[in-house]
Amino acid sequence: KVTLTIDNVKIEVPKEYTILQAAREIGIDIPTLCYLKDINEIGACRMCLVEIEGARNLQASCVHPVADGMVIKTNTRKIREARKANLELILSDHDRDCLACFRNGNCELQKLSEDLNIKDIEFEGERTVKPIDNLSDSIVRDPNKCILCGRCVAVCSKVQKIGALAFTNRGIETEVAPAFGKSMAEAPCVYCGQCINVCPVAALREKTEIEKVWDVIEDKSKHVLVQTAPAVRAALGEEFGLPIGTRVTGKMVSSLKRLGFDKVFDTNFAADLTIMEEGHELLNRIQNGGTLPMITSCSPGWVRYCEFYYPEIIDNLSTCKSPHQMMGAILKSYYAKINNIDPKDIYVVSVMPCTSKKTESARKEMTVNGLRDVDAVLTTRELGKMIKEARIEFNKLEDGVFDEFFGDYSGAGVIFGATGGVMEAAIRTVADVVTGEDLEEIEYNVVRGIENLKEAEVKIGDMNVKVAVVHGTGAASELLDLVKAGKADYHFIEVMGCSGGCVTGGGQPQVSAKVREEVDLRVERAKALYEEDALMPVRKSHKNESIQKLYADFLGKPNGHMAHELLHTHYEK
Ligand code: HC0
Ligand code: SF4
Repeated sequence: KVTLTIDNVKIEVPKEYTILQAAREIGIDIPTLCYLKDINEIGACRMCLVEIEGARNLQASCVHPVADGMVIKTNTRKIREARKANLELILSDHDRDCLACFRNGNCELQKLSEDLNIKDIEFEGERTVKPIDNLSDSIVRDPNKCILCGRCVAVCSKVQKIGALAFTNRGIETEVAPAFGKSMAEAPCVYCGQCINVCPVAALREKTEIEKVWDVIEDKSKHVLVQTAPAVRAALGEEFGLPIGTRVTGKMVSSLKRLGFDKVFDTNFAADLTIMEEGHELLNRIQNGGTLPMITSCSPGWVRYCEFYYPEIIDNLSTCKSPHQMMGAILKSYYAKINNIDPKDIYVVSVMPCTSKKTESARKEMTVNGLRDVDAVLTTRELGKMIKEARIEFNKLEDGVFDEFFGDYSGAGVIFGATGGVMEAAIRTVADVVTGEDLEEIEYNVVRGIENLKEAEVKIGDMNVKVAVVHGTGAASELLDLVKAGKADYHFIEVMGCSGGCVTGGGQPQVSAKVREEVDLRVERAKALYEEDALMPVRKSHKNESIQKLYADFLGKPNGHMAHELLHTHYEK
Protein backbone atom coordinates (compact mmCIF):
# COMPACT_ATOMS: atom_id res chain seq x y z
CA LYS A 1 0.00 0.00 0.00
CA VAL A 2 1.06 3.58 -0.55
CA THR A 3 -0.18 6.82 0.96
CA LEU A 4 -0.70 9.92 -1.14
CA THR A 5 -2.60 13.17 -1.04
CA ILE A 6 -5.15 14.11 -3.67
CA ASP A 7 -6.76 17.55 -3.44
CA ASN A 8 -5.77 17.76 0.22
CA VAL A 9 -7.28 14.39 1.04
CA LYS A 10 -4.91 11.72 2.35
CA ILE A 11 -5.60 8.29 0.97
CA GLU A 12 -4.08 4.83 1.13
CA VAL A 13 -4.33 2.64 -1.97
CA PRO A 14 -2.66 -0.48 -3.37
CA LYS A 15 0.66 0.35 -4.99
CA GLU A 16 -0.40 -0.90 -8.41
CA TYR A 17 -3.13 1.74 -8.65
CA THR A 18 -3.01 4.58 -11.13
CA ILE A 19 -3.70 8.13 -9.99
CA LEU A 20 -7.02 7.92 -11.82
CA GLN A 21 -8.09 4.91 -9.79
CA ALA A 22 -6.96 6.47 -6.53
CA ALA A 23 -8.90 9.66 -7.24
CA ARG A 24 -12.06 7.74 -8.05
CA GLU A 25 -11.81 6.03 -4.63
CA ILE A 26 -12.40 9.39 -2.98
CA GLY A 27 -15.14 10.45 -5.33
CA ILE A 28 -13.18 12.54 -7.80
CA ASP A 29 -14.24 11.58 -11.28
CA ILE A 30 -11.29 12.61 -13.40
CA PRO A 31 -12.57 12.80 -16.98
CA THR A 32 -11.38 10.26 -19.54
CA LEU A 33 -12.11 9.54 -23.15
CA CYS A 34 -9.65 7.06 -24.63
CA TYR A 35 -9.27 5.10 -21.41
CA LEU A 36 -10.71 1.58 -21.22
CA LYS A 37 -9.52 -0.33 -18.21
CA ASP A 38 -7.06 -3.14 -19.08
CA ILE A 39 -7.80 -2.68 -22.77
CA ASN A 40 -6.81 0.80 -23.84
CA GLU A 41 -4.53 2.46 -21.33
CA ILE A 42 -2.57 4.76 -23.60
CA GLY A 43 -3.02 8.25 -22.14
CA ALA A 44 -3.61 9.64 -25.61
CA CYS A 45 -6.59 11.96 -25.27
CA ARG A 46 -5.04 14.01 -22.45
CA MET A 47 -8.41 14.48 -20.78
CA CYS A 48 -7.27 13.03 -17.47
CA LEU A 49 -4.47 15.50 -16.81
CA VAL A 50 -3.46 16.19 -13.21
CA GLU A 51 -0.74 18.13 -11.46
CA ILE A 52 1.87 16.18 -9.52
CA GLU A 53 3.87 18.24 -7.07
CA GLY A 54 7.45 18.44 -8.31
CA ALA A 55 6.68 17.40 -11.89
CA ARG A 56 7.19 19.95 -14.65
CA ASN A 57 4.22 19.14 -16.84
CA LEU A 58 0.69 17.98 -16.28
CA GLN A 59 0.49 14.19 -16.33
CA ALA A 60 -2.04 11.73 -17.74
CA SER A 61 -3.49 10.13 -14.61
CA CYS A 62 -4.86 7.03 -16.34
CA VAL A 63 -1.38 5.67 -16.96
CA HIS A 64 0.56 7.27 -14.12
CA PRO A 65 1.13 4.93 -11.16
CA VAL A 66 0.73 6.19 -7.62
CA ALA A 67 3.76 6.53 -5.35
CA ASP A 68 4.24 6.99 -1.66
CA GLY A 69 4.07 10.61 -0.53
CA MET A 70 2.76 11.92 -3.85
CA VAL A 71 0.85 15.19 -3.70
CA ILE A 72 -1.66 15.63 -6.46
CA LYS A 73 -4.04 18.34 -7.58
CA THR A 74 -6.89 17.48 -9.94
CA ASN A 75 -8.76 20.75 -10.02
CA THR A 76 -6.82 23.93 -10.67
CA ARG A 77 -7.43 26.58 -13.30
CA LYS A 78 -4.43 25.32 -15.23
CA ILE A 79 -5.81 21.77 -15.29
CA ARG A 80 -9.33 22.81 -16.23
CA GLU A 81 -8.04 24.96 -19.05
CA ALA A 82 -5.73 22.29 -20.37
CA ARG A 83 -8.50 19.71 -20.38
CA LYS A 84 -10.85 22.10 -22.12
CA ALA A 85 -8.26 23.02 -24.73
CA ASN A 86 -7.70 19.35 -25.49
CA LEU A 87 -11.40 18.68 -25.72
CA GLU A 88 -11.96 21.69 -27.96
CA LEU A 89 -9.25 20.44 -30.26
CA ILE A 90 -11.05 17.11 -30.56
CA LEU A 91 -14.39 18.86 -31.07
CA SER A 92 -13.00 21.18 -33.73
CA ASP A 93 -12.42 18.19 -35.97
CA HIS A 94 -15.63 16.36 -35.08
CA ASP A 95 -18.87 16.30 -37.04
CA ARG A 96 -21.00 18.04 -34.44
CA ASP A 97 -24.38 17.47 -35.96
CA CYS A 98 -25.41 16.12 -32.58
CA LEU A 99 -29.17 16.53 -33.01
CA ALA A 100 -29.21 14.18 -35.98
CA CYS A 101 -26.69 11.73 -34.57
CA PHE A 102 -27.35 8.06 -33.73
CA ARG A 103 -25.73 8.63 -30.33
CA ASN A 104 -27.58 11.83 -29.45
CA GLY A 105 -28.25 11.54 -25.74
CA ASN A 106 -25.82 8.75 -24.94
CA CYS A 107 -22.58 10.02 -26.45
CA GLU A 108 -19.56 10.14 -24.17
CA LEU A 109 -18.12 13.12 -26.04
CA GLN A 110 -21.35 15.07 -25.74
CA LYS A 111 -21.50 14.28 -22.03
CA LEU A 112 -17.93 15.35 -21.50
CA SER A 113 -18.54 18.64 -23.31
CA GLU A 114 -21.43 19.27 -20.98
CA ASP A 115 -19.50 18.25 -17.87
CA LEU A 116 -16.44 20.32 -18.71
CA ASN A 117 -18.61 23.31 -19.44
CA ILE A 118 -17.51 23.85 -23.03
CA LYS A 119 -18.93 27.13 -24.31
CA ASP A 120 -17.26 27.85 -27.57
CA ILE A 121 -14.81 25.96 -29.67
CA GLU A 122 -11.72 27.99 -30.18
CA PHE A 123 -9.88 26.15 -32.88
CA GLU A 124 -12.73 26.08 -35.35
CA GLY A 125 -11.23 25.10 -38.68
CA GLU A 126 -12.25 23.83 -42.08
CA ARG A 127 -13.27 20.21 -41.67
CA THR A 128 -12.83 17.97 -44.64
CA VAL A 129 -15.81 15.71 -45.07
CA LYS A 130 -14.68 12.11 -45.43
CA PRO A 131 -16.70 9.35 -47.09
CA ILE A 132 -18.77 7.11 -44.82
CA ASP A 133 -18.25 3.36 -45.24
CA ASN A 134 -21.64 1.67 -45.23
CA LEU A 135 -20.91 -1.20 -47.59
CA SER A 136 -21.34 -4.04 -45.13
CA ASP A 137 -24.75 -5.23 -43.95
CA SER A 138 -23.77 -4.89 -40.31
CA ILE A 139 -21.47 -2.00 -39.52
CA VAL A 140 -21.19 1.61 -40.62
CA ARG A 141 -17.89 3.44 -40.14
CA ASP A 142 -18.12 7.22 -40.10
CA PRO A 143 -14.66 8.86 -39.95
CA ASN A 144 -16.27 12.27 -39.52
CA LYS A 145 -17.42 11.24 -36.08
CA CYS A 146 -14.21 9.45 -35.10
CA ILE A 147 -12.08 11.05 -32.39
CA LEU A 148 -9.16 8.62 -32.75
CA CYS A 149 -9.40 7.40 -29.17
CA GLY A 150 -8.36 3.92 -30.26
CA ARG A 151 -10.82 2.05 -28.06
CA CYS A 152 -12.21 0.08 -31.02
CA VAL A 153 -8.73 -0.75 -32.29
CA ALA A 154 -7.77 -2.09 -28.87
CA VAL A 155 -10.90 -4.20 -28.39
CA CYS A 156 -10.65 -5.70 -31.84
CA SER A 157 -6.97 -6.55 -31.56
CA LYS A 158 -6.55 -7.34 -27.86
CA VAL A 159 -9.89 -8.79 -26.79
CA GLN A 160 -11.20 -10.30 -30.00
CA LYS A 161 -7.66 -10.88 -31.34
CA ILE A 162 -8.81 -10.02 -34.84
CA GLY A 163 -7.19 -6.70 -35.67
CA ALA A 164 -9.62 -5.64 -38.39
CA LEU A 165 -9.19 -1.96 -37.45
CA ALA A 166 -5.99 0.05 -37.26
CA PHE A 167 -4.67 3.59 -37.27
CA THR A 168 -4.01 4.31 -40.94
CA ASN A 169 -2.28 7.25 -42.64
CA ARG A 170 -0.31 9.89 -40.73
CA GLY A 171 -0.64 13.34 -39.23
CA ILE A 172 -3.93 15.09 -39.86
CA GLU A 173 -4.81 12.35 -42.34
CA THR A 174 -4.88 9.75 -39.56
CA GLU A 175 -7.97 7.55 -39.64
CA VAL A 176 -9.13 4.46 -37.83
CA ALA A 177 -10.05 2.03 -40.57
CA PRO A 178 -9.39 -1.44 -41.94
CA ALA A 179 -5.91 -1.76 -43.45
CA PHE A 180 -5.12 -1.15 -47.14
CA GLY A 181 -8.06 1.22 -47.64
CA LYS A 182 -10.51 -1.67 -47.49
CA SER A 183 -14.15 -1.23 -46.50
CA MET A 184 -15.61 -3.06 -43.52
CA ALA A 185 -17.26 -5.34 -46.06
CA GLU A 186 -13.89 -6.41 -47.47
CA ALA A 187 -11.95 -6.48 -44.20
CA PRO A 188 -11.54 -9.71 -42.21
CA CYS A 189 -14.11 -8.35 -39.75
CA VAL A 190 -16.59 -10.75 -38.18
CA TYR A 191 -19.17 -8.03 -37.40
CA CYS A 192 -19.23 -8.89 -33.72
CA GLY A 193 -19.78 -5.18 -33.03
CA GLN A 194 -17.59 -5.15 -29.93
CA CYS A 195 -15.94 -2.07 -31.43
CA ILE A 196 -19.34 -0.35 -31.56
CA ASN A 197 -19.98 -1.14 -27.92
CA VAL A 198 -16.83 0.66 -26.81
CA CYS A 199 -16.98 3.56 -29.29
CA PRO A 200 -17.65 6.70 -27.23
CA VAL A 201 -19.27 8.43 -30.20
CA ALA A 202 -21.09 7.27 -33.33
CA ALA A 203 -18.04 6.63 -35.47
CA LEU A 204 -18.96 2.94 -35.48
CA ARG A 205 -22.60 2.01 -35.47
CA GLU A 206 -24.94 -0.61 -36.88
CA LYS A 207 -26.36 -0.37 -40.36
CA THR A 208 -29.85 0.58 -39.33
CA GLU A 209 -32.93 -1.14 -40.69
CA ILE A 210 -35.42 0.95 -38.74
CA GLU A 211 -36.95 2.67 -41.78
CA LYS A 212 -37.29 -0.59 -43.64
CA VAL A 213 -39.24 -2.01 -40.71
CA TRP A 214 -41.46 1.07 -40.33
CA ASP A 215 -42.27 0.80 -44.04
CA VAL A 216 -43.29 -2.82 -43.86
CA ILE A 217 -45.42 -2.25 -40.76
CA GLU A 218 -47.37 0.31 -42.84
CA ASP A 219 -47.67 -2.05 -45.78
CA LYS A 220 -51.07 -3.70 -45.47
CA SER A 221 -50.19 -6.43 -47.94
CA LYS A 222 -47.53 -7.77 -45.57
CA HIS A 223 -48.03 -9.97 -42.56
CA VAL A 224 -45.25 -8.78 -40.27
CA LEU A 225 -43.93 -11.12 -37.59
CA VAL A 226 -41.34 -10.21 -35.01
CA GLN A 227 -39.21 -12.45 -32.81
CA THR A 228 -36.95 -11.47 -29.93
CA ALA A 229 -33.65 -13.09 -29.01
CA PRO A 230 -33.15 -14.33 -25.47
CA ALA A 231 -30.65 -11.63 -24.51
CA VAL A 232 -32.73 -8.63 -25.60
CA ARG A 233 -35.00 -8.86 -22.54
CA ALA A 234 -31.94 -8.67 -20.29
CA ALA A 235 -30.82 -5.27 -21.59
CA LEU A 236 -33.57 -3.37 -23.42
CA GLY A 237 -34.60 -1.69 -20.16
CA GLU A 238 -31.24 0.11 -20.05
CA GLU A 239 -32.40 2.19 -23.03
CA PHE A 240 -35.10 3.54 -20.73
CA GLY A 241 -32.92 4.17 -17.70
CA LEU A 242 -33.60 0.92 -15.87
CA PRO A 243 -30.72 -0.62 -13.91
CA ILE A 244 -28.37 -2.98 -15.72
CA GLY A 245 -29.68 -6.53 -15.40
CA THR A 246 -33.37 -5.60 -15.21
CA ARG A 247 -35.45 -8.24 -16.96
CA VAL A 248 -38.12 -6.61 -19.12
CA THR A 249 -39.66 -9.55 -21.01
CA GLY A 250 -43.29 -8.47 -20.52
CA LYS A 251 -42.77 -4.80 -21.30
CA MET A 252 -40.74 -5.72 -24.38
CA VAL A 253 -43.64 -7.82 -25.68
CA SER A 254 -46.15 -5.04 -24.99
CA SER A 255 -44.02 -2.47 -26.76
CA LEU A 256 -43.71 -4.67 -29.86
CA LYS A 257 -47.48 -5.14 -29.98
CA ARG A 258 -47.97 -1.39 -29.78
CA LEU A 259 -45.46 -0.80 -32.56
CA GLY A 260 -47.81 -2.63 -34.88
CA PHE A 261 -46.30 -6.06 -35.54
CA ASP A 262 -48.97 -8.60 -36.42
CA LYS A 263 -47.58 -11.23 -34.07
CA VAL A 264 -44.87 -11.20 -31.42
CA PHE A 265 -42.94 -14.45 -31.13
CA ASP A 266 -39.92 -15.56 -29.16
CA THR A 267 -36.64 -16.79 -30.59
CA ASN A 268 -36.53 -18.94 -27.44
CA PHE A 269 -39.09 -21.21 -29.11
CA ALA A 270 -36.60 -21.77 -31.89
CA ALA A 271 -33.78 -22.17 -29.38
CA ASP A 272 -35.72 -25.16 -28.06
CA LEU A 273 -36.06 -26.39 -31.62
CA THR A 274 -32.32 -25.95 -32.12
CA ILE A 275 -31.63 -28.11 -29.10
CA MET A 276 -33.74 -30.89 -30.59
CA GLU A 277 -31.82 -30.72 -33.85
CA GLU A 278 -28.37 -30.09 -32.40
CA GLY A 279 -28.79 -32.64 -29.60
CA HIS A 280 -29.72 -35.35 -32.05
CA GLU A 281 -26.97 -34.31 -34.42
CA LEU A 282 -24.49 -34.71 -31.55
CA LEU A 283 -25.76 -38.16 -30.59
CA ASN A 284 -25.67 -39.16 -34.21
CA ARG A 285 -22.07 -37.99 -34.60
CA ILE A 286 -21.02 -39.80 -31.40
CA GLN A 287 -22.76 -43.05 -32.32
CA ASN A 288 -21.84 -43.11 -36.01
CA GLY A 289 -18.30 -41.81 -36.09
CA GLY A 290 -19.08 -38.27 -37.30
CA THR A 291 -16.70 -35.32 -36.97
CA LEU A 292 -16.01 -34.49 -33.33
CA PRO A 293 -15.87 -32.31 -31.37
CA MET A 294 -19.06 -30.85 -32.71
CA ILE A 295 -19.10 -27.07 -32.30
CA THR A 296 -22.16 -24.82 -31.97
CA SER A 297 -22.99 -22.66 -34.97
CA CYS A 298 -25.54 -20.20 -33.61
CA SER A 299 -23.25 -17.20 -33.15
CA PRO A 300 -22.69 -15.70 -36.60
CA GLY A 301 -19.66 -13.71 -35.44
CA TRP A 302 -18.10 -16.98 -34.41
CA VAL A 303 -19.13 -18.73 -37.65
CA ARG A 304 -17.55 -15.94 -39.70
CA TYR A 305 -14.44 -16.11 -37.55
CA CYS A 306 -14.28 -19.85 -38.21
CA GLU A 307 -14.67 -19.35 -41.95
CA PHE A 308 -11.89 -16.74 -42.03
CA TYR A 309 -9.42 -18.04 -39.48
CA TYR A 310 -10.14 -21.74 -38.90
CA PRO A 311 -11.41 -23.08 -42.23
CA GLU A 312 -9.79 -26.43 -41.36
CA ILE A 313 -12.39 -27.09 -38.67
CA ILE A 314 -15.54 -26.10 -40.55
CA ASP A 315 -16.74 -29.70 -40.59
CA ASN A 316 -16.78 -29.52 -36.81
CA LEU A 317 -19.52 -26.89 -36.94
CA SER A 318 -23.02 -28.13 -36.32
CA THR A 319 -25.07 -27.94 -39.51
CA CYS A 320 -27.93 -26.35 -37.56
CA LYS A 321 -28.98 -22.88 -38.61
CA SER A 322 -29.10 -20.46 -35.71
CA PRO A 323 -32.39 -20.28 -33.82
CA HIS A 324 -33.72 -17.07 -35.32
CA GLN A 325 -33.06 -18.40 -38.83
CA MET A 326 -34.85 -21.64 -37.93
CA MET A 327 -37.74 -19.54 -36.67
CA GLY A 328 -37.90 -17.63 -39.94
CA ALA A 329 -37.92 -20.87 -41.94
CA ILE A 330 -40.70 -22.33 -39.77
CA LEU A 331 -42.80 -19.16 -39.95
CA LYS A 332 -42.61 -19.12 -43.74
CA SER A 333 -43.55 -22.79 -43.98
CA TYR A 334 -45.58 -24.22 -41.10
CA TYR A 335 -47.06 -20.94 -39.83
CA ALA A 336 -47.87 -19.90 -43.39
CA LYS A 337 -49.56 -23.24 -44.00
CA ILE A 338 -51.72 -23.36 -40.89
CA ASN A 339 -52.75 -19.73 -41.31
CA ASN A 340 -53.25 -20.01 -45.03
CA ILE A 341 -50.92 -17.14 -45.88
CA ASP A 342 -48.65 -17.04 -48.92
CA PRO A 343 -45.07 -17.21 -47.55
CA LYS A 344 -44.19 -14.37 -49.92
CA ASP A 345 -46.47 -12.08 -47.93
CA ILE A 346 -44.84 -12.92 -44.62
CA TYR A 347 -42.12 -10.58 -43.41
CA VAL A 348 -39.97 -11.73 -40.50
CA VAL A 349 -38.13 -9.25 -38.28
CA SER A 350 -35.63 -10.44 -35.66
CA VAL A 351 -34.71 -8.27 -32.70
CA MET A 352 -31.23 -9.34 -31.75
CA PRO A 353 -28.44 -8.27 -29.38
CA CYS A 354 -26.10 -8.78 -32.29
CA THR A 355 -24.79 -6.88 -35.30
CA SER A 356 -23.47 -9.99 -37.05
CA LYS A 357 -27.03 -11.35 -37.34
CA LYS A 358 -27.75 -8.68 -39.95
CA THR A 359 -25.16 -10.17 -42.26
CA GLU A 360 -26.12 -13.73 -41.33
CA SER A 361 -29.75 -13.14 -42.34
CA ALA A 362 -28.62 -11.86 -45.74
CA ARG A 363 -26.52 -14.97 -46.52
CA LYS A 364 -27.63 -16.88 -49.55
CA GLU A 365 -27.68 -20.12 -47.54
CA MET A 366 -30.30 -18.64 -45.22
CA THR A 367 -33.19 -19.05 -47.63
CA VAL A 368 -35.84 -21.64 -48.44
CA ASN A 369 -37.29 -21.75 -51.96
CA GLY A 370 -35.65 -18.42 -52.74
CA LEU A 371 -37.24 -16.65 -49.77
CA ARG A 372 -35.10 -15.25 -46.98
CA ASP A 373 -35.78 -16.90 -43.61
CA VAL A 374 -35.44 -13.52 -41.90
CA ASP A 375 -36.06 -10.26 -43.75
CA ALA A 376 -34.69 -7.68 -41.33
CA VAL A 377 -32.67 -7.65 -38.12
CA LEU A 378 -32.94 -4.88 -35.55
CA THR A 379 -30.48 -4.53 -32.71
CA THR A 380 -31.69 -4.00 -29.15
CA ARG A 381 -30.62 -0.37 -29.57
CA GLU A 382 -32.66 0.07 -32.73
CA LEU A 383 -35.74 -1.35 -31.03
CA GLY A 384 -35.17 1.14 -28.21
CA LYS A 385 -35.16 3.96 -30.75
CA MET A 386 -38.36 2.79 -32.40
CA ILE A 387 -40.13 2.60 -29.05
CA LYS A 388 -39.02 6.15 -28.26
CA GLU A 389 -40.00 7.41 -31.69
CA ALA A 390 -43.46 5.90 -31.21
CA ARG A 391 -43.65 7.84 -27.92
CA ILE A 392 -44.41 4.69 -25.96
CA GLU A 393 -43.69 5.14 -22.29
CA PHE A 394 -41.85 1.89 -21.87
CA ASN A 395 -41.57 1.92 -18.10
CA LYS A 396 -45.31 2.36 -17.71
CA LEU A 397 -46.24 -0.59 -19.92
CA GLU A 398 -48.09 -3.56 -18.49
CA ASP A 399 -46.45 -6.94 -18.97
CA GLY A 400 -47.61 -8.54 -22.20
CA VAL A 401 -47.37 -12.18 -23.24
CA PHE A 402 -45.95 -13.63 -26.44
CA ASP A 403 -48.41 -14.84 -29.05
CA GLU A 404 -49.26 -18.49 -28.84
CA PHE A 405 -47.32 -21.48 -30.05
CA PHE A 406 -44.28 -19.74 -31.58
CA GLY A 407 -43.99 -17.75 -28.39
CA ASP A 408 -43.88 -20.84 -26.17
CA TYR A 409 -40.52 -21.69 -24.71
CA SER A 410 -38.73 -23.56 -21.97
CA GLY A 411 -36.19 -22.28 -19.48
CA ALA A 412 -33.53 -23.97 -21.59
CA GLY A 413 -34.37 -21.64 -24.47
CA VAL A 414 -33.93 -18.46 -22.49
CA ILE A 415 -30.46 -19.22 -21.13
CA PHE A 416 -29.10 -19.40 -24.70
CA GLY A 417 -28.30 -15.71 -24.35
CA ALA A 418 -25.54 -16.25 -21.76
CA THR A 419 -22.23 -18.01 -22.29
CA GLY A 420 -22.69 -21.69 -21.42
CA GLY A 421 -26.42 -21.53 -21.93
CA VAL A 422 -26.58 -23.48 -25.17
CA MET A 423 -24.41 -26.17 -23.62
CA GLU A 424 -26.56 -26.41 -20.49
CA ALA A 425 -29.74 -26.55 -22.56
CA ALA A 426 -28.25 -29.27 -24.75
CA ILE A 427 -27.15 -31.39 -21.80
CA ARG A 428 -30.59 -31.14 -20.20
CA THR A 429 -32.11 -32.68 -23.32
CA VAL A 430 -29.39 -35.13 -24.35
CA ALA A 431 -29.27 -36.56 -20.81
CA ASP A 432 -33.00 -37.29 -20.86
CA VAL A 433 -32.96 -38.70 -24.36
CA VAL A 434 -30.07 -41.08 -23.63
CA THR A 435 -31.26 -42.26 -20.22
CA GLY A 436 -34.95 -42.28 -21.10
CA GLU A 437 -35.59 -40.56 -17.78
CA ASP A 438 -36.84 -37.17 -16.70
CA LEU A 439 -33.78 -36.08 -14.73
CA GLU A 440 -34.30 -33.63 -11.92
CA GLU A 441 -30.80 -32.25 -11.53
CA ILE A 442 -30.79 -29.79 -14.40
CA GLU A 443 -28.66 -26.89 -13.28
CA TYR A 444 -25.18 -27.41 -14.66
CA ASN A 445 -23.26 -24.74 -12.78
CA VAL A 446 -19.90 -25.80 -14.20
CA VAL A 447 -20.78 -24.30 -17.57
CA ARG A 448 -22.14 -21.04 -16.12
CA GLY A 449 -20.12 -17.92 -15.38
CA ILE A 450 -17.58 -15.82 -17.20
CA GLU A 451 -14.37 -17.82 -16.98
CA ASN A 452 -12.69 -17.90 -20.37
CA LEU A 453 -12.74 -21.68 -20.63
CA LYS A 454 -15.27 -23.89 -18.88
CA GLU A 455 -14.94 -27.65 -19.11
CA ALA A 456 -17.07 -30.47 -17.84
CA GLU A 457 -17.39 -34.20 -18.07
CA VAL A 458 -21.00 -35.21 -17.82
CA LYS A 459 -21.97 -38.80 -17.20
CA ILE A 460 -24.97 -39.51 -19.36
CA GLY A 461 -26.17 -43.11 -19.03
CA ASP A 462 -23.00 -45.09 -19.69
CA MET A 463 -21.45 -42.34 -21.82
CA ASN A 464 -18.96 -39.83 -20.49
CA VAL A 465 -19.64 -36.71 -22.50
CA LYS A 466 -16.80 -34.18 -22.47
CA VAL A 467 -17.78 -30.60 -23.17
CA ALA A 468 -16.15 -27.19 -23.25
CA VAL A 469 -17.47 -23.63 -23.43
CA VAL A 470 -15.53 -20.59 -24.70
CA HIS A 471 -16.64 -17.06 -25.51
CA GLY A 472 -15.07 -14.10 -27.27
CA THR A 473 -13.06 -14.96 -30.36
CA GLY A 474 -9.80 -13.97 -28.70
CA ALA A 475 -10.27 -16.21 -25.69
CA ALA A 476 -11.60 -19.01 -27.88
CA SER A 477 -8.55 -19.15 -30.12
CA GLU A 478 -6.41 -21.28 -27.80
CA LEU A 479 -8.98 -24.03 -27.66
CA LEU A 480 -9.63 -23.75 -31.39
CA ASP A 481 -5.93 -24.26 -32.05
CA LEU A 482 -6.20 -27.54 -30.15
CA VAL A 483 -9.21 -28.59 -32.19
CA LYS A 484 -7.34 -27.75 -35.36
CA ALA A 485 -4.38 -29.83 -34.23
CA GLY A 486 -6.73 -32.73 -33.50
CA LYS A 487 -5.83 -32.54 -29.82
CA ALA A 488 -9.16 -31.53 -28.31
CA ASP A 489 -10.88 -34.69 -27.16
CA TYR A 490 -14.22 -33.13 -26.41
CA HIS A 491 -17.54 -34.24 -27.82
CA PHE A 492 -19.19 -30.86 -27.86
CA ILE A 493 -17.94 -27.28 -27.69
CA GLU A 494 -19.97 -24.10 -27.38
CA VAL A 495 -18.35 -21.04 -28.93
CA MET A 496 -19.85 -17.56 -28.82
CA GLY A 497 -18.25 -14.68 -30.70
CA CYS A 498 -18.56 -12.18 -27.87
CA SER A 499 -17.19 -12.41 -24.36
CA GLY A 500 -20.13 -13.19 -22.10
CA GLY A 501 -22.24 -14.52 -24.97
CA CYS A 502 -25.20 -12.69 -26.50
CA VAL A 503 -25.97 -10.60 -23.42
CA THR A 504 -22.95 -8.50 -24.32
CA GLY A 505 -23.40 -8.72 -28.07
CA GLY A 506 -22.54 -5.85 -30.35
CA GLY A 507 -26.15 -4.72 -30.66
CA GLN A 508 -26.84 -4.25 -26.98
CA PRO A 509 -27.25 -0.87 -25.25
CA GLN A 510 -23.99 1.03 -25.07
CA VAL A 511 -22.59 1.58 -21.61
CA SER A 512 -19.93 4.20 -20.86
CA ALA A 513 -16.35 3.18 -20.17
CA LYS A 514 -16.73 4.31 -16.58
CA VAL A 515 -19.77 2.17 -15.87
CA ARG A 516 -18.22 -0.78 -17.72
CA GLU A 517 -15.38 -0.57 -15.23
CA GLU A 518 -17.72 -0.66 -12.26
CA VAL A 519 -20.20 -3.30 -13.39
CA ASP A 520 -19.56 -6.56 -15.20
CA LEU A 521 -22.30 -6.39 -17.82
CA ARG A 522 -21.80 -10.07 -18.61
CA VAL A 523 -22.68 -11.10 -15.07
CA GLU A 524 -25.57 -8.74 -14.41
CA ARG A 525 -27.37 -9.36 -17.67
CA ALA A 526 -26.87 -13.13 -17.47
CA LYS A 527 -28.52 -13.13 -14.04
CA ALA A 528 -31.72 -11.86 -15.63
CA LEU A 529 -31.78 -14.87 -17.96
CA TYR A 530 -31.05 -17.48 -15.30
CA GLU A 531 -33.78 -15.86 -13.21
CA GLU A 532 -36.28 -16.29 -16.03
CA ASP A 533 -35.19 -19.91 -16.51
CA ALA A 534 -35.79 -20.68 -12.84
CA LEU A 535 -39.31 -19.25 -13.09
CA MET A 536 -40.36 -21.36 -16.06
CA PRO A 537 -42.68 -24.33 -15.47
CA VAL A 538 -40.93 -26.22 -18.30
CA ARG A 539 -37.13 -26.03 -18.32
CA LYS A 540 -36.11 -28.58 -20.94
CA SER A 541 -36.43 -28.02 -24.67
CA HIS A 542 -37.87 -31.44 -25.48
CA LYS A 543 -40.62 -30.91 -22.89
CA ASN A 544 -41.86 -27.83 -24.74
CA GLU A 545 -45.27 -29.10 -25.90
CA SER A 546 -45.40 -26.76 -28.87
CA ILE A 547 -42.10 -28.14 -30.10
CA GLN A 548 -43.46 -31.68 -29.69
CA LYS A 549 -46.51 -30.70 -31.72
CA LEU A 550 -44.37 -29.08 -34.40
CA TYR A 551 -42.57 -32.39 -34.92
CA ALA A 552 -45.75 -34.45 -34.75
CA ASP A 553 -47.73 -32.30 -37.19
CA PHE A 554 -45.08 -31.07 -39.55
CA LEU A 555 -41.39 -31.81 -39.19
CA GLY A 556 -41.45 -35.52 -38.47
CA LYS A 557 -38.27 -36.62 -36.70
CA PRO A 558 -35.38 -34.46 -35.47
CA ASN A 559 -32.71 -34.43 -38.22
CA GLY A 560 -35.32 -35.91 -40.56
CA HIS A 561 -35.83 -34.96 -44.19
CA MET A 562 -38.01 -31.91 -43.61
CA ALA A 563 -35.79 -30.67 -40.79
CA HIS A 564 -32.77 -30.86 -43.07
CA GLU A 565 -34.52 -28.92 -45.76
CA LEU A 566 -35.58 -26.08 -43.47
CA LEU A 567 -33.33 -26.01 -40.45
CA HIS A 568 -29.83 -27.03 -41.51
CA THR A 569 -27.17 -25.33 -43.60
CA HIS A 570 -23.56 -25.52 -44.76
CA TYR A 571 -20.54 -23.21 -44.57
CA GLU A 572 -17.89 -21.84 -46.88
CA LYS A 573 -14.25 -22.87 -46.63
FE1 HC0 B 1 -28.16 -15.20 -29.24
FE2 HC0 B 1 -29.30 -17.13 -30.34
S1 HC0 B 1 -28.77 -17.01 -28.14
S2 HC0 B 1 -27.26 -16.35 -30.97
O1 HC0 B 1 -26.56 -15.72 -28.28
O2 HC0 B 1 -28.24 -19.81 -30.40
O3 HC0 B 1 -27.84 -12.88 -31.06
O4 HC0 B 1 -29.75 -13.65 -27.28
O5 HC0 B 1 -30.89 -14.96 -30.54
O6 HC0 B 1 -30.36 -17.12 -33.19
O7 HC0 B 1 -31.88 -18.25 -29.49
C1 HC0 B 1 -27.92 -13.67 -30.26
C2 HC0 B 1 -29.07 -14.14 -28.00
C3 HC0 B 1 -29.92 -15.44 -30.19
C4 HC0 B 1 -29.96 -17.19 -32.12
C5 HC0 B 1 -30.96 -17.84 -29.87
C6 HC0 B 1 -28.68 -18.80 -30.48
FE1 SF4 C 1 -13.23 -5.99 -34.96
FE2 SF4 C 1 -15.60 -7.10 -34.33
FE3 SF4 C 1 -15.41 -4.49 -34.80
FE4 SF4 C 1 -15.10 -6.18 -36.82
S1 SF4 C 1 -16.96 -5.87 -35.61
S2 SF4 C 1 -13.85 -4.39 -36.41
S3 SF4 C 1 -14.11 -7.88 -35.81
S4 SF4 C 1 -14.45 -5.61 -33.11
